[in-house]
Amino acid sequence: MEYFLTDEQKMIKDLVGKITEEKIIPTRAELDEEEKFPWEIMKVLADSDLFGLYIPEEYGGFGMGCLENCLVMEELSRGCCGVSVTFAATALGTYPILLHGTEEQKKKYLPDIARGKRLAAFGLTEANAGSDAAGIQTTAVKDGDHYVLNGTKQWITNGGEAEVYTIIALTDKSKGSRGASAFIVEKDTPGFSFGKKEKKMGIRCSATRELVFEDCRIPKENLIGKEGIGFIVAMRTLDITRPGISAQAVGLAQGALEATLEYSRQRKQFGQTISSFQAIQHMLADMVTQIEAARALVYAAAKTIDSGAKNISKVSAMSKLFASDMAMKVTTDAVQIFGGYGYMREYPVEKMMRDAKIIQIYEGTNQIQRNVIALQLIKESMAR
Ligand code: COS
Repeated sequence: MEYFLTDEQKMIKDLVGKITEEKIIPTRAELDEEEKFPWEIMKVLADSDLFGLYIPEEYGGFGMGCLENCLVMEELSRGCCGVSVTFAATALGTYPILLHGTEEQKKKYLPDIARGKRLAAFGLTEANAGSDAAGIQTTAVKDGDHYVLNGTKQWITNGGEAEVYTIIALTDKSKGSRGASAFIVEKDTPGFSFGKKEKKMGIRCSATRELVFEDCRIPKENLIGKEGIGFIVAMRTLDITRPGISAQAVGLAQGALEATLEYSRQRKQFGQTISSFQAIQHMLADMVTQIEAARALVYAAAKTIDSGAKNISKVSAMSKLFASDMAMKVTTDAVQIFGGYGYMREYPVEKMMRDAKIIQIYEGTNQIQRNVIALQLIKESMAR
């Protein structure tokens, strides 16, 4: 299908596609097996100026937007979602600063992030606050020129590897979601430590750790925006970054389709290649159709966000819901077409199916996406 990408967007897609073919596909099985953080690949992405795409030019970036970010995510994910989520988590940690940071904060942090010199991470989730994001318990208490943070964040992508963390913590426990604030915390701040690297089903080369704050003092200048807007900062950030995760699902499914097509043209049973059987052809037809439908929705969501539209929660959530369910189905069917070989680590679809599962869960479960979609849908109908 023709999406009328600009020459620049096509160039980005080609550049990342080449990195995927040359650097990611040959190493992904080893990275997965050894749960090895993909620093070498991050360095390649940094040298190719990809971390700065969505950062404004005045802070050392290229001033592009959500669609370009999606193109990068799609191509990286064709190779490995552990790699692409490492890239995505930096965007997730950066958007709170981009959206609500002060001029000083932007000047201090964005140029290094744009150059890929420092990775970022986003700390919202806690042991008892997953879908119920407003249920966080980490506190930030004002003490003179500082805030003192106490609490533990859980399952934070890039935890321990990133150097810049945006953290949501309560400045007023009595106010619920309106008592939350967003902060920037740098790695190596005294009182800030990390839990062990989590063992995961998929995206195993990415780093997932607890962030532990024990009387961690940070300068009051590290407050993002003002006190009380932390929950809204988090929600606005997720609205903008979710299409990147949707694009991850599209890229993953595309990678699974490509591997399956190649396999089905080679694998012979009953004296014929299995691609000549209608049962397999129909599965391939469904796979490609679903991928293309998801891609169209993801690009449309990204373009809507880039247009500056105000109410983006629904389209963003729809893209994440549809694309991640699609990727789970497509990767499961890919394993089915590979048969017994698909269940073996020797072939890439086994990892792809494991990687797909988390996309239905992180950046908001698909049940939460449905809540967000339904709520906005009803609001819109009431406004008519
Ligand atoms: N943009 C701006 N403001 C938003 C918003 C959005 N997308 N979503 C909610 N808000 C505002 C609301 O307008 C409300 O403001 P007021 O206090 O002024 O009325 C406030 O935030 C609280 O909203 P709400 O009452 O809807 O909050 P809930 O506690 O019901 O939670 C959900 C809403 C479930 C949508 C939220 O908790 C959520 O997104 N959970 C999933 C979190 C997630 O994605 N986690 C993944 C880990 S981070 S990678």
